[in-house]
Order: sequence, then structure tokens, then C-alpha cells
Amino acid sequence: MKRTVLAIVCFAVLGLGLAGADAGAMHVRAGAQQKVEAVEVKIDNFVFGPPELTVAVGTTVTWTNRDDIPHTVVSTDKLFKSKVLDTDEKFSSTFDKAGTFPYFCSIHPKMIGKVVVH
Ligand SMILES: [Cu+2]
Repeated sequence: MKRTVLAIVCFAVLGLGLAGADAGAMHVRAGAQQKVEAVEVKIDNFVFGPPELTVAVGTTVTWTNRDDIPHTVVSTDKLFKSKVLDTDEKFSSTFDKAGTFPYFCSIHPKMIGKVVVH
């Protein structure tokens, strides 16, 4: 009996954790309903997460460097460009036009991501 309660608590905690991790995705869904939203991308372990975002026109995307290595966020089409971001530094860009906006890290060009605005 006690075991069952513990299992339920564990699932609840796990569920909360997953809900937190899902917050970014929920913003994207809200964005589809034409709300102006702020969306976060985390840079961790040489990966932009999520690597591909779909947001509504007017959305501000903020990148945060969670790595202990410097990174940059540079638009392939030269539409935006961050300075070198040290650990926990942020860079934001507002997407006022629909389109697909690929970007990469100029220090590690294999790090790529994409913001789709509609
Ligand atoms: Cu990098």
C-alpha cells in the first residue's frame, strides 16, 4: 500500500518535471494563436534546444548559454548576431516577419538551429 502511494508521488513529481520541460513547446502552441509570446532557447552541450522553433510573428526569442563554453547566435542571413555569450549570458531577437530563419554558432559552425515564423 505504502509503495503505491510512493509510486504516485514519484509520477506526480516526474509529471511536473516534464510539464516544465514542455513549457517552451506550449509557448509555441500559444504563438500559433497569434499571441505575442516570449520563447527561450537553451544552449547546452553544443546544442541549441530546441534546434527548431515555430513561433508567431512578433515573438521574441531569447537564447541562454547554459554551457561553460562561449557560444554565439548568428543568423545565416545576417539578420541578427549576438556577441560572444559566456555562461548564463542571454541574447534576444524579435521576429517581426514571417519566414524561416536559420542560425548557427560562429565559434562552432556545426551548431545550427532554425526559427520558423508564421
Ligand atoms: Cu558554440
